[in-house]
Amino acid sequence: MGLFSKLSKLGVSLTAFFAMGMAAALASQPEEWQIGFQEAATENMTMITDFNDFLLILMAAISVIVLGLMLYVMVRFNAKANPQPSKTTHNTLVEVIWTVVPIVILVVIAIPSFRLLYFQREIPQAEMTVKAVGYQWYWGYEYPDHGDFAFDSLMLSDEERGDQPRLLATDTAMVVPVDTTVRVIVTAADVLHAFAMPAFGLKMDAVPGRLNETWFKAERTGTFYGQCSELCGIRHAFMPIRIEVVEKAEFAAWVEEAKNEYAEIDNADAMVASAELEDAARQ
Ligand SMILES: [Cu+2]
Repeated sequence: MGLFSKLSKLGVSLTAFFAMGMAAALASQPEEWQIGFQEAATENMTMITDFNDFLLILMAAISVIVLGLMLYVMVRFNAKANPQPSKTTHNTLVEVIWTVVPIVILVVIAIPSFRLLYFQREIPQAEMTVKAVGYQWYWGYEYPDHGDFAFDSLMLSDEERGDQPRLLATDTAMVVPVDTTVRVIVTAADVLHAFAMPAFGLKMDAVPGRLNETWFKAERTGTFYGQCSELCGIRHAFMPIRIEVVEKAEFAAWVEEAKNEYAEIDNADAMVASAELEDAARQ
C-alpha cells in the first residue's frame, strides 16, 4: 500500500471520528472535550464554519508542501550529497513563482473572507428588533416592536439551575421566533461588555453610550447558550446569555405573556430624565 493511500485512509477515519463527535454535540452549548465549533444554527455560522474548514485545509497543504521542499533541499543539497555547490544566484522563473503563488493564495483567501464580512455587516430587512443591554453583571432585553417591554436575565446558581448547564443557566431568556430576521441592538449601561452567541456566529461589542447593530436568523428551534465576551469586571464570567428560539405561534403567545409580566418601559420617566439632562447641560 502506497504512502498516499495510507494517508488518505487515515484522513477518512479521522473525518469519520470528528463527524461522530459533531453528531453527539448537537446541543447548542459547549460540550466536554469539544474540538470544533458548536453546530451552526444560522447561515452566518455555517459560512464561518466552512471558511474555517477551508483555511484549515489550505494551511495544512501549505505546511506539508513547505516541509517537503525543506526536506528535499536538506537531502539533495547537503555538503555530502553535493560536494561541488553551484554558483547560481538568480533564477527568474523561480522568483516569479514564489512571488505569484503567495499572491494567488491571498486572493483565494480574501474573496470568501470579504464575502463573509459583507454578509455579516449588511443587515437585511429585519422582521423584528431586540435590544440587548449589558449590565455589571447580567443582560437585559427590550422588545421595542412588541409593546416595549423589558426584562433582565440573571445567571442561576447551582441550586437554582435544574437541568440547565452550569454557569450558562439563566432565569429568563431572550425569546425569538425561528426563521425570522432579528435585528439586535447591542449596548451597555456601565462598562464594555460583548453580546456573543457561538451557534449563531454572533459577537458584538456592547459599548456604553453607543448602539451597535447586528442580526441573526435562527434556522432551528432550541435553547442556545452564550456568554459575555468582553472582560467587564469581577463577575464577567457570570453573565451568560440564553436565547430560546421557538415556533412563531409560540413566540406570539410568549409576547402576550411577557407584556403582562414585565412592566412597560416607562416612557414618561425617560422623557423627564432627558429633560433634566438638557437643563443640566444648559446651565
Ligand atoms: Cu460583561
